[in-house]
Amino acid sequence: MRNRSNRLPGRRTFLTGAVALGATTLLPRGLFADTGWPILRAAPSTAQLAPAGYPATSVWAYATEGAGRVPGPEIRVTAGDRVRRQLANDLPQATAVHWHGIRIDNAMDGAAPLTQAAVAPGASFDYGFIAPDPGTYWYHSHNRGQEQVARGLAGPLIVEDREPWLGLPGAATRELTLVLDDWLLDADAAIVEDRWDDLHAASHDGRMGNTVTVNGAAYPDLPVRPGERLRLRIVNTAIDRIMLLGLPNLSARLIALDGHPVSPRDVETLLLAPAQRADVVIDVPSQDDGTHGLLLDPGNGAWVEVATFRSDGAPVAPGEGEVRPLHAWGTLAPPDTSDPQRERLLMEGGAMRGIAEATYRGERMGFRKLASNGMVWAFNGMAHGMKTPMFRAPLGRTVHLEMVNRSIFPHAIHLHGHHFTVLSRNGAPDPHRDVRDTVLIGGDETLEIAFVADNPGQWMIHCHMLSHQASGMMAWFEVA
Ligand SMILES: [Cu+2]
Repeated sequence: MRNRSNRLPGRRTFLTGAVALGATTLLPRGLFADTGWPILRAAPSTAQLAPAGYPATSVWAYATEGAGRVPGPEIRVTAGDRVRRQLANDLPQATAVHWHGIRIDNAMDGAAPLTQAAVAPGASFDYGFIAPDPGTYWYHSHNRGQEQVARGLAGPLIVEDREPWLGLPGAATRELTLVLDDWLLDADAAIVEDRWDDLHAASHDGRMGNTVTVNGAAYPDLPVRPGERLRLRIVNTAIDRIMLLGLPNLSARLIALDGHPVSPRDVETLLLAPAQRADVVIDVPSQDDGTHGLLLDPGNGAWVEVATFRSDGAPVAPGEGEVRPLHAWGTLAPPDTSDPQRERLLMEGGAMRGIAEATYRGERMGFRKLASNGMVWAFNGMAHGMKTPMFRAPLGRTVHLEMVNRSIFPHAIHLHGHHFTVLSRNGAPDPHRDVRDTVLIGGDETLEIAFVADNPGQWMIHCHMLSHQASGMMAWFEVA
């Protein structure tokens, strides 16, 4: 299974002459804003993404102090506590920060231009919000995401439970956050910069990279102890790559999806769409051969070891028995599906099928004109339908949303401000009824989800394959 020497297959592009980042020279900012809030600075930086021997890569990155790094600094709070950060934009573009999966106050959602104007270069914005639910989340740019997230503007946001779980019988004794990302690098390990709005990629699976990193490094070693029971908080921050992961010989059991607990279940493989998270418990064997891989299938069945758990040191008392479930949230109203408000989301477009016509910026257009405007996808006949809401729901009402994918490509549909229950897939009831904020829907699939519209405001609903989002798969709904 080990295949470390091969980089992920993918097209390598050779850039002639580096593209200047265009950042103006700015005085360094302090660590704290005038408000006393910690700074979250977005700025050009460098990172050693590619393996040793390759040059460092110019990225855009978040920093609280010092130079920005990828992923951005881990923000860690306890459920019910307030997150406070002053975004300081030292980028050459306007930006905004979205706190993905947090059931947040609408004004703090960072969903430019719907919930705030994007923050201009040199300007700042104060984000302060309660993080109500424990779990694994992340934050990322929500302006020109297909470029800004691809350049590195993403980081983990961990909300700890008020009641400790780590260390209890059957629970893990330690946890690791693993942020997985996908980069399109040239032969000098520079980010390929001339294809941010590549319609060919956007009408297929999106902008696929050729280098997968774990916590910002290619093929890192992750030290573990023999016998150790670990909680892995795995986040897929890639713009477009759906990651099929394997953790062989580690007795992997899933305990949470998108932050929300699930009844622990064995998992052979994990399928993580962009923006999705999985919390997994692993048991490092006591009688260990030294290493175990975190494997990724780049799409051709040839598993690549993207990180290596290196077992070392004295054995610890092995994790025993059934994995202890996480504490239930207790904060999420269950959907009342007896008489819900029924809505439908029809996805059309992309290569092979296309869209005959759709409305873009109030104008009905044929396929060619849509494409000339950068649009190759539509939700309910609207490409980038931002003029009016897809639907309105009264506060507290259960919404039943049928999502129909008429394209041959998978999509990762994300609802802002809410978690939803997956009811069925292609008519068959979902055996787990998982609660998520982002769900993967396969080509020609139909999914039914339901949620209580209990968070007032204007909330984006979009494909989290950011090349698809940028080329039409974007809308919003209103709760009032
Ligand atoms: Cu999509």
